[in-house]
Formats: sequence, C-alpha cells, structure tokens
Amino acid sequence: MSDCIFCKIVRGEIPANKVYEDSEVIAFKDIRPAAPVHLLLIPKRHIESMLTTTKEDEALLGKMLALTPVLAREQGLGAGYKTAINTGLAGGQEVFHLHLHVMGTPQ
Ligand code: IU
Repeated sequence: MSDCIFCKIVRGEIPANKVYEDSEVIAFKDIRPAAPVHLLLIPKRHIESMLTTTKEDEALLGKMLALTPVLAREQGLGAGYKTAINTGLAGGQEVFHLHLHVMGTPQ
C-alpha cells in the first residue's frame, strides 16, 4: 500500500531503527516506546490487521511469534517480555499494517 506508513518503512522511504530484517518480516524500535524496550515486528507484505488474515498467513504468523524470544533475548529481555497485537479500531489499533508489539525491561 503506497500510503501506509509501515509499508514506507519496509521500502526504506522512512527511516526506522531496525533491529531485524529478513525476506518476510522486519522489526524496529517503536518511536513512542511504552517500555524501556519496545519493538514492533511486522510482515513486509501489507496485511491490514489480524481481522484480515487468512489460513495462508498461518506460517508467517507462526514465524513472527517464534521470532519474539530471539529478538527479546537480543534486547536483554531473556527474563521475560510482553507481546500484544492491537486489532481493529475497537481493539486500539492505530496503524493499519499488522504489527506485533514486544515490550519489556532488561533485568
Ligand atoms: P497500535 O497497536 O496500532 O496502537 O500501535 C502503533 C504503534 O506504532 C505505536 O506504538 C506507535 O508509537 C508506533 N509507531 C511507530 O513506531 N512509528 C511510526 O511511524 C508510527 C507509529 I505513525
């Protein structure tokens, strides 16, 4: 999506503090962190929200969840962290490109 802010980050049109990238996903630091460590993990492909995912997205979603402990440990969150996916306006979603929050305090 050309005007999606996270798609612009994926394309490198807007700078982001990236901590991980592969062919399918990218993780970067949230610009308004709600915790000492606050990452956003997003698919590179535009998916609006969990409400628009399909069975074809199962592997990608599983990969994203499985990446969270790897990214968390790299950020000093080996003792534990929170994950959140705000979904839809009623779920508090502000940016309509699926993203998984990873938040915590290094111990
Ligand atoms: P939400 O789950 O859609 O409510 O969260 C969107 C998050 O995206 C929020 O924590 C913002 O601080 C964050 N964010 C960002 O990191 N970079 C941006 O350019 C924009 C929002 I716009």
